[in-house]
Amino acid sequence: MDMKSLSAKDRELVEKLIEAGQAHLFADWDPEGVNDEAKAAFLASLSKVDGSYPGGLTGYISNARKLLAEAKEGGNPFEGFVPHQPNMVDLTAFDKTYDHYEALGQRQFGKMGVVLVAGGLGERLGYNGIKLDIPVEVVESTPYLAHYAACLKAMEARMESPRPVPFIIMVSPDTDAKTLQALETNQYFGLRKEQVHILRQAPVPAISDNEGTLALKGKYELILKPHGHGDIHMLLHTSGLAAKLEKDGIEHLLFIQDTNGQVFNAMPAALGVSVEKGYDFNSIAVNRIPGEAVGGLAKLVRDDKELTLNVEYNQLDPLLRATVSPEGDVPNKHGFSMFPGNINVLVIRMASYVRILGESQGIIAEFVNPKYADESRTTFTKPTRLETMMQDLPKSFGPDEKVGVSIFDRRWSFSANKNNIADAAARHMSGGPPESAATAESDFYLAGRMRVASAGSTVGEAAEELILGVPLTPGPKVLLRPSFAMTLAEVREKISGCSISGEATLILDGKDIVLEGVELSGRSALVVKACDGAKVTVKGAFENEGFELVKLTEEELTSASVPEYLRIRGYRFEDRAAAIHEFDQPGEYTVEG
Ligand code: UGB
Repeated sequence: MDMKSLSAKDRELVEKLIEAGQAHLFADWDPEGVNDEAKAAFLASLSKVDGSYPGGLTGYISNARKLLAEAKEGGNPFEGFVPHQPNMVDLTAFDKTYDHYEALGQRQFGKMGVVLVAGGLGERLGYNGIKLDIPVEVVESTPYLAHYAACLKAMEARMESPRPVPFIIMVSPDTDAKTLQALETNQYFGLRKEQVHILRQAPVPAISDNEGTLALKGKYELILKPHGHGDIHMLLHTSGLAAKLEKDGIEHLLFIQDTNGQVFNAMPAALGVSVEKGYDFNSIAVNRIPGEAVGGLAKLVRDDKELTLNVEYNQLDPLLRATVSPEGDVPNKHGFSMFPGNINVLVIRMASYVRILGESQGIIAEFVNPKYADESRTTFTKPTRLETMMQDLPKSFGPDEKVGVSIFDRRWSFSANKNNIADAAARHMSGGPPESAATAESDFYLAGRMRVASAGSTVGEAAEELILGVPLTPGPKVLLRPSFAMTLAEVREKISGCSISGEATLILDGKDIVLEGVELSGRSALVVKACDGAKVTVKGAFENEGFELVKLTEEELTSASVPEYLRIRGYRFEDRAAAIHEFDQPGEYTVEG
């Protein structure tokens, strides 16, 4: 194969690229008959990359040149802007306001879709698999994906006219096959296959200089790199899915990350806020710890221009130093950063979203972050690429779009599993949130305890333990499955007069379970599961040996025969005769302790 023998389509692409200053891609080709297969594969990969970016490869190159020229100038994107507090609804307390927004949100369930970005590899966690497969808790070992699916089914069960909640999952070449495998082998976790939409993000070419020269790994291979979670906007546009969902009556999309088991705790109230305030973009936020790897949400004001944006964690300190806080990103009197933290849980209004996607072709706020090797900013230490982040959508908003923030109690709404044990322990030592498998699990139980306590029952709390330097509050382990309750009002209707000791376990799975004066003492565990149509009333005191926390031995921590999801925690739970009651036939039942 040589340039003369190319197909018309390949020739067109090659000519287009040569015209765009990429002659080096073909300059070094072997003579015809040598490495023809590699040449064909190279052309196929160029064509694939060309097809997956709006505007094709030449569009990518010209966007890169523009952004690299701006980066070379070293301009500050926030020049002249002063950060102010964003428009915010405070939902950190479980009060009447919280109930009001939850009720409003629940009525909107039938008009919401859920978008999960799951293309990241989780390098900081270092898990050998996809993060969606990791159990969020290891008493029953529920993978994140199963938990999210259960939340979607529970939403459907609470609609006046039930309809499946559209579930859009973005995967990358790193996560595609394993995500599909998880769905297929688990029968889509009870979801309908048609309600699940997989969108595939493709990597983008790396660039070796300010002229947008595409970088090569070898003679016939581009260097490709991830484009970032902002790809979700492009894919929702190019697939036509956003427009289709809008036509189908979907009014809001909830965007979530791969390992935040708390996200659906905050969802109903946040959705209610979006509805009542008419927010086009509503960021769920938490109080931010200075210096942590979550962006800060601020209203940036310059003259008569005003933008509410996430200022990413690497840009926040310089912005604060240049404006409102010469000391930088330091704690306020409550120990928090000056601006609320972005946890990348977003509620976006469909009507404005679809319009903006159309206007931008789904390319939202791309940026480039080259590491320069020389003072004149002409060479890079390694090839760079364009990137995009999903929280940057408001950068495309005009004055008519409304952006707001709903701030929640941190551990109620956000506890990600992003760090390996050693890093998590170091973060704990330095006073930051560890965000590991163990702390995510600990907070998953805490959310259950918060719900039961908010219904007026007595809930103990075990002393915090350090396992391999990472803090864990081992009980009580309270899992109120989404099937049981999606809102605080529902918990109040179903649980009354209970008392749960610090070491106990309570797991409730099913819509029609009611607890009246249940007492769980010592390490006792009560598990009740009821199918649709099974109405179960539970009363009395339960006493048993429950679930015991067992730390992994040194040997187990490195043994391939121990599941990796336990090794990233350092412990497991063993069933010592918990009281387990399962009802798989409709009917009326009473369980007495
Ligand atoms: N992801 C993709 O789907 N595709 C990609 O190409 C990359 C990621 P990280 P990050 O909540 O703690 C974000 O790597 O980007 C998915 C916010 O920017 O875990 O460092 C990936 O699978 C930050 O403001 O996080 O930081 C995962 O589900 C703050 O909110 C998600 O994107 C921070 O998250 C996030 O990827 C946080």
